[in-house]
Formats: sequence, C-alpha cells, structure tokens
Amino acid sequence: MTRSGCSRGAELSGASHRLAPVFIAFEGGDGAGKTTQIQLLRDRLVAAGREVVLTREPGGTPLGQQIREVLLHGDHVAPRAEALLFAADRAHHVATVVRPALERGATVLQDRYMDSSIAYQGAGRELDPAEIKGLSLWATEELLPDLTVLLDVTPELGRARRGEVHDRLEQEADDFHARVREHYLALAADDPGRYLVVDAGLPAQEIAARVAKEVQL
Ligand code: Z5A
Repeated sequence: MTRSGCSRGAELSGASHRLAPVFIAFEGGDGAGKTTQIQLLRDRLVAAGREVVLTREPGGTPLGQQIREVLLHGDHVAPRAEALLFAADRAHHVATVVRPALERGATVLQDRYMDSSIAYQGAGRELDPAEIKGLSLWATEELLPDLTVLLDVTPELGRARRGEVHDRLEQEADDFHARVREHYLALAADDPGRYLVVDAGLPAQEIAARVAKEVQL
C-alpha cells in the first residue's frame, strides 16, 4: 500500500523524525467541523509558504459534482450502488486531482476520503467494511493519506450543528450515525500512527492548534 508518494517515514524512523504529512484527510460524522478545520490549517500552511490544494469527496471534480448530486440529493440508491458511486467518484478524483497535486509537491487537504466509505457504507449500511475498503484501495491504486484527522463527534452534537437541511445520508437515524462513529474510532485504534483523533466538541481554535502541532507547524 502506498502513502502519498512523499512518505513521512513514520513506520521506520519513529515519530520524532517524521516528515511533515503532505496528504491529509479529515474525517468524522457530519457536523464534526471538518470544513472549519481544513480552512484553519490551510491558512497556516499558506502562511508557511506551502502550496495547498483543498478538495473533497464526493464532488472534487466536475464528474464528481454530478455523482455528489445523485448520492446526496437524488432518490433512493441501493447500498451496493451507493458504495460503487462513492468509489467511482474517488477513483476519478485521485487520478485527476489528488495524485497530480502531490506529484508537483502540493499539500492536499481533503474533506473525506476512503474511511468515509468504510464507516458509512461498510458500518452504517452494514455492507462488509473489508470489502468496501478493498474497493477503495482498488479505485485509488492504494493511495493512503499520510495523516487522517478524525474529528470525533457524537450523533447528537452532529445533529445539533447541521441545522435544518438534511441530505440523504444525514437523514439516517442516530443508530446509523452511532455505527459510523464506532467504526471510525476502530479504524483509528487499528492504525494509531496514521490518525490524530480529536474531540470535535472542543473549541475550534483548540482543535486547530492540535492539528497544527501534528502537521509540524
Ligand atoms: N459519504 C459517504 O457516505 N461515503 C463516502 O465515501 C463519502 C461521503 C466520501 C457528504 O456530506 C456525505 O456523504 C456525508 C458522508 C457521506 N453525509 N453524512 N452524514 P457533506 O460533504 O455535504 O457534508 P459533511 O462532510 O457531512 O460535512 P458538514 O455537515 O458540512 O460538516 P463539517 O464540514 O464536518 O463541519 P463544518 O461545516 O466545519 O461545521 C458545521 C457547523 O459547526 C458550522 O456551523 C460551524 O461553524 C460549527 N463548528 C465547527 N467546528 C466547531 C467547534 N469546534 N465548536 C463549535 N462549533 C463548531
């Protein structure tokens, strides 16, 4: 499995000698504060002179925008079709946006990546998380983030933050969102070197400071 192609060297050399991450994914339940944190980190990185690409899934490309509309605002989609559409969006996004950005040396800050599929389609929809992961690994030719920031939000707090507009996934019941949350935490526990887990209920600036420290800013 490949990381961003600009390895942090975390596996062999230990945390104190790691390279700064260049492909950073933000994950968490809806309303976790991903968009807020991505913007705060972008500002710090730009101030430090780095080229930063902000992107998201689904919808980080023109094709992805169409897939996003179907997935979030269309009629019922069968669970396996839903999983395949998220994977199709991801395959095209990685091939046309993420890899080119990483190859020219940019830092990519991405709102949701394959862990969203593993948590939402694998655990939330109760498809097999291992199969969903395999699908995304195939779609991306096994590109993993250097760092995944997991903003851990309870379904109750997420619901309180997201307001009145509900997309197709947000409309799911709290037990769906509870399964998603538990699976995210399990993914982080399985690979602690690649995750920063932060309580999404903390003040935004406090979360931003923790993220900046992890990114070595
Ligand atoms: N999905 C999937 O099922 N499978 C997949 O593979 C992928 C996605 C890639 C995409 O929704 C949906 O697709 C998502 C998962 C599914 N659905 N659900 N549920 P989206 O991209 O439209 O939205 P989202 O990713 O769920 O994010 P969001 O709802 O827009 O929230 P956010 O970006 O995490 O949070 P925010 O916009 O930064 O903050 C939300 C509000 O909270 C806002 O008013 C902020 O001012 C406030 N906020 C933020 N941080 C704080 C703190 N720390 N304290 C207090 N208030 C805060």
